Amino acid sequence: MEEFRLCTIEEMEAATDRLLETAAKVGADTYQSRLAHQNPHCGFGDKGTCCRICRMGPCRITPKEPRGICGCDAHGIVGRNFLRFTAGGAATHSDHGRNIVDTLYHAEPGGAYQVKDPEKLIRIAKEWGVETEGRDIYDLCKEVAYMGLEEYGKVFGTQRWLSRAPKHTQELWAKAGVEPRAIDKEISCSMHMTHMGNSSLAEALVRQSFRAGMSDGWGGSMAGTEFSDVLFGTPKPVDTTANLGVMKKENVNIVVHGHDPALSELICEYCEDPEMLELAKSVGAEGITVSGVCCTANEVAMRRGVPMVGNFLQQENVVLTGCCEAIVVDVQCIFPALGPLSKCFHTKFITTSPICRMPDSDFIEFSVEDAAENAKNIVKTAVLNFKNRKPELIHIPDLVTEATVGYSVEAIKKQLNVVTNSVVDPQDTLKPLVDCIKSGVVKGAVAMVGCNNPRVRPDTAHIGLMKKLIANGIVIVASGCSAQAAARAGLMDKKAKDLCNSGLKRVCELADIPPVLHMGSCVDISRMMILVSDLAKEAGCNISQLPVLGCAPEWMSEKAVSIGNYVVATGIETYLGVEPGVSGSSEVTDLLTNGVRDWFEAAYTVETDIDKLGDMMVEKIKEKRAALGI
Ligand code: BF8
Ligand code: SF4
Repeated sequence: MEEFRLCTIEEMEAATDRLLETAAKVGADTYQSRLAHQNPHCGFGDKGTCCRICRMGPCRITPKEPRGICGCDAHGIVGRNFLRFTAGGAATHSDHGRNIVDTLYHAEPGGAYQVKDPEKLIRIAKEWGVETEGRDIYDLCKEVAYMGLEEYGKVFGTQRWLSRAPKHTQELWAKAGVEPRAIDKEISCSMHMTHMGNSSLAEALVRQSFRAGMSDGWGGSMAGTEFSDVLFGTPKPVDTTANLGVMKKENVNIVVHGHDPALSELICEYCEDPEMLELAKSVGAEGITVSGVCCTANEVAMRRGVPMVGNFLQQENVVLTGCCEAIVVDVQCIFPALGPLSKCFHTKFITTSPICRMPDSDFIEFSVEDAAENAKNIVKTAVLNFKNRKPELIHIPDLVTEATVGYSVEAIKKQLNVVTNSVVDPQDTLKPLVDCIKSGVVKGAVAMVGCNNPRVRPDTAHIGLMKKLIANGIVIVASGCSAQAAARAGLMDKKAKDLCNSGLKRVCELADIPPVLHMGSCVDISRMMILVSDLAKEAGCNISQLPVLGCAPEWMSEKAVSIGNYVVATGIETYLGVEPGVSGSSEVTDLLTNGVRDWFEAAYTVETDIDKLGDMMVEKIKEKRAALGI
């Protein structure tokens, strides 16, 4: 039997280099060339010590000039910048979540959007105290969706999902004063606090940063995940493929990019429509291939097995293949560069959301009411563009890996229950996983999440850390661009069990899982919060005692900081491979890496030496196991 081998970073980089030759040929610039002109970055921005929230400034803090014109010191400025950064991320995830709940509100039998997982809807309705007996499912759907929308602006009280956490965690949140109220309130309160002449006390600013993050993870993101499952189905394991080679030269290639499955789900559906396939044949293509970039890729891979062509820093590469008929985007993490770049090729760059308007794009507004028509129109535009390819620019790198994805909490419970026979109700328990951790066949778990960032050689940190961790018997749950890095390397191939230590390898064999479990997009990190909550309840300990860690080694976005904050606030030690831009304040730095441990029993660790970061995580897992006496 042929020995299993990962796709190497060098192979991926060689593929990129070949595509960059095409970029040079057509005179297009790419992030690599723009990066060269942006280095070195501004030192003040990098440390967080530039304030431009009022027009007396901008003010910059130096040892010689320790205060801005209003008298604000470095701690206040860095704290305010950190809070605004978090609020940006929380707003972004939560607005995505709101769009999903709004789409759910408009679901109707026979319509473009329908309830695909009525069981999950009923479960949520019961959790929220809604009468479900004898109700029409769409009637129930309207009521629950309305309640979901109210969470954004509720007048009193805190977020409903908080009650899913263990009692102890809820008590910590109450004591620390970070229980999120209405989601929109936390965002606007953060903006208010950071207006000129408001908070300049580091502790208050950091505390609100965690509260804003909580409104995301235990509010808006959780709504996004839970209601996406109701609308489009709760993911279960499905086989797919990853990397640039999933694009097919002989087919029309439509790439979906962004975050909101309300768009990509319908695009995928129309690509299977006989009328569209017929149209594709009539223009000389053999069929239609849809593939995904960024979190949209995760959404449609998890539910439909749609191939994942690339993560964040691969988005320009997709166009550079010369075979992309349309790159269809909704919101977030979309390079404005795609506009001018697509103009060098035949590619249509189709924007669809009023939230994300960009120059040099074709704007086809996607609305819930006309979703079916919009989706059809987009697919048709792409198909008709096939004949405009420039043959001399065509090159698809020959890189494809296999992956099994779709590990929602529900799916993980089901799958891991195969390992032991100690289960009464396989739907309802994490006991087998707890048993595996206790006995040491699984040493612990790390949630690998987040972006790419050219500050780190792309994907090396994700892949390197995952390899190290699974070799040490630590199972990985992954989401976002980290998950795609894993898939592109081959770490989500079940055969990757060969790279694990003997204990984890055995578990992978018995449970028939890869060692890196794809839990979805970045809003799906809320799934991980539910997983650790259930795990702690099952194990009878606190979340902070579990040998479970979080890690974002290549993060770049505001969303990532919002996520980091709610992960830490949930009691999970979180490891960053990129500095969070707060080094200009010893007070803020100390709070984030140490002080908040008094509130949440967890904090951040920042280490840009990725090898060291991995060793620290392995050590921490050992430490946590020892403390539990296992
Ligand atoms: O929300 S991991 S680059 S795609 S921000 Fe963006 Fe980062 Fe990717 Fe998804 Ni998440
Ligand atoms: Fe300068 Fe203060 Fe205005 Fe900030 S708020 S720009 S530190 S004067």
